[in-house]
Amino acid sequence: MPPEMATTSKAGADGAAANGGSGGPVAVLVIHGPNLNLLGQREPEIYGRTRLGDIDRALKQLGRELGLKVETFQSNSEGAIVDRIQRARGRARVLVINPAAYTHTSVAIRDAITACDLPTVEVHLSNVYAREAFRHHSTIAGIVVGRIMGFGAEGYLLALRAAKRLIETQRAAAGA
Ligand code: CA2
Repeated sequence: MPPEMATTSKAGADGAAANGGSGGPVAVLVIHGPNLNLLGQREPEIYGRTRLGDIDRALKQLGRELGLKVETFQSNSEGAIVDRIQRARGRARVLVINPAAYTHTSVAIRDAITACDLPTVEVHLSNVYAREAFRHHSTIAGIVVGRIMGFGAEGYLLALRAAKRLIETQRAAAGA
């Protein structure tokens, strides 16, 4: 099984790997949208003091504990996010995504998730309903399995635990 799934990538990395069909660790792809690379460096009163690298390290550590291979990816570009979702088709078992500002605008990301048939957990650091009205609409809310928001960086770890449950459910349904 290639080691790539254990690495953090910026735009362009393939992350080819494992979907757990052979009983080994399975793949969860975590995507962070635009400006989340600034986490911990700007607007800590809204987004907290934790840096993105700290979140990615915590996700990989929890992934090891849960027996899940975790790949993380951040991009400020909508097209790069669509490309990364497409590359995960048939490879990742679950997608965890914080599309950031694209949450509120991107039909392209919604279409990519639908086309790739990836069970998806939507994450937001802040409670978007406690903020401006334009943040209340999510283009992906209707196609994701569930949404976690308002718990800061901890929300990603909650999402990974949810991903683990989804994978167990998939396995049970497949009779594995
Ligand atoms: O609460 C969230 O996680 C959001 O997805 C964050 C997005 C925002 O547009 C959504 O409405 C809610 C913004 C991410 C920008 O991240 C920054 C981090 C540090 C400094 C500035 C921006």
